[in-house]
Amino acid sequence: MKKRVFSGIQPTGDIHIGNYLAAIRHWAAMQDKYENIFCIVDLHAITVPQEPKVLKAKIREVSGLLIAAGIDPARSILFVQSHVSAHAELAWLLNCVIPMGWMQRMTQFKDKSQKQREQVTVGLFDYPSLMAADILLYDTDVVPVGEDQKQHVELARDTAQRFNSIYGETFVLPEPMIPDVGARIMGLDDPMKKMSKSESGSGHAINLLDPPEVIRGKIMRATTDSLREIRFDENRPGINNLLTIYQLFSGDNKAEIESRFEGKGYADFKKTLAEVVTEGLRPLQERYRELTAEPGRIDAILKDGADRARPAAEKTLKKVMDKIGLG
Ligand code: ATP
Ligand code: LTN
Repeated sequence: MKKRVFSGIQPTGDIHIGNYLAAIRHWAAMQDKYENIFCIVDLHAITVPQEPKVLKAKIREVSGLLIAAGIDPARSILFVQSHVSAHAELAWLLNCVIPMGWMQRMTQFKDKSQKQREQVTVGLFDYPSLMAADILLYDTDVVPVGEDQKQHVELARDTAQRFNSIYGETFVLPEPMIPDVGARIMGLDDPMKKMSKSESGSGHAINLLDPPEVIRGKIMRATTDSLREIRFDENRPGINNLLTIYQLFSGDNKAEIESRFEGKGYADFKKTLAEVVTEGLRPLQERYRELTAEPGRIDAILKDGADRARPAAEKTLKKVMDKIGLG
C-alpha cells in the first residue's frame, strides 16, 4: 500500500520559484512513490480580499502551472477545494474541537493580521482549521510543504490526535515533509523576508511565467552585500539565497558551485544564475503555453479531479458526523 500525500496551493498572486523549489517540484517528483492529491485552495485564498474575476482566472492559471510542472492528472488527483463541499463542513466540525489557544499561537496569522490590521477576517484566523480539514479528509500520511507551513501541519496532527482521543480512532496522523535545501527561499529585494506571492515589489520574486529578460533584470538587481567572495554562508543571507537557488536549479553540489565561482565577481555569478533559472523554467513555460492553447482542457481535468476526490472526502465526513452524534 502506497502512502497518501496531500498538499495545497493558494490561487493568489503569481506563483514564484519559492513555491516551485520547495513544494511543486517535489510533488511532481514524488508521484510514483505515493498516492497523491493536490488541491487548489480557493477557500483559503478568500481569507484575504480577492477580486472575483481575478480569482477565477488564477484558479485556472495555477492549475495549468501545476500540470506544466509535471503533476500528471492520470497519476494524481488535482482539484479545486470549493468543488468538494466536505472541506468547509469538516472545518466547522474541527472548529468545535480545536482549542482557541492553539490557534492563537499560529505565527502566520500573527504576521498576516499585522499587515491587514482592521480588515482581518474571522476566516484568516480560522485558516489552520480549514487546512486541517483538507489534510484529514483524505487519511493523509505525508504533507509536503515549505518551512512556513510546518506549524499548520503540526496543528492538523494535534487536532487529529485530540479528536481521536475524544471520539475514538478516526483520523490518520499526518506528518509534514520539508525539503533539506530550499525550504525557505527569500525575497530577492530583501533576503530577510520569505519570498511571498502577497509581496508587491517588482524585484521581490521570480515568477514561473516571467520571461528571460525579466528574470535577468530581477537577479541583476537582487540585494547582496559589500563582500566579494561567492560562498554559502547563512550569515550573508543575500548571496546565500542566490546560491541556494543556483544549487537547486543546477543540481550541482555546494563545493562544485563555490569552486566554479572562485575569484569571480557578483555580476558574473548573477548572469550565470539568470541563465540557469531561465533554462530551468523554459520547458515548464512551453508546456504551460501548449496547455492553455486548448480551450476547456484545464476545466475538464479539474472536474474529473473533484469527482475522484469527493467520495473519499464524503466517506470521512460521514464517519466524523457519526462519531460526534450528528445526522
Ligand atoms: P502568501 O505569501 O501570499 O501566503 P505563498 O507564497 O506562501 O503565499 P502558498 O500558496 O501559500 O504561497 O504556498 C504554496 C507552497 O509554497 C507551500 O507549501 C508553501 O510552504 C511554499 N512556499 C511559499 N513561499 C515559500 C518560500 N518563500 N520558500 C519556500 N517555500 C515556500
Ligand atoms: N496553507 C497552505 C496551503 C494549504 C495546504 C493545505 C498545504 C491549504 N491546505 C493542506 C498543505 C496541505 C499554504 O501553502 N499557504
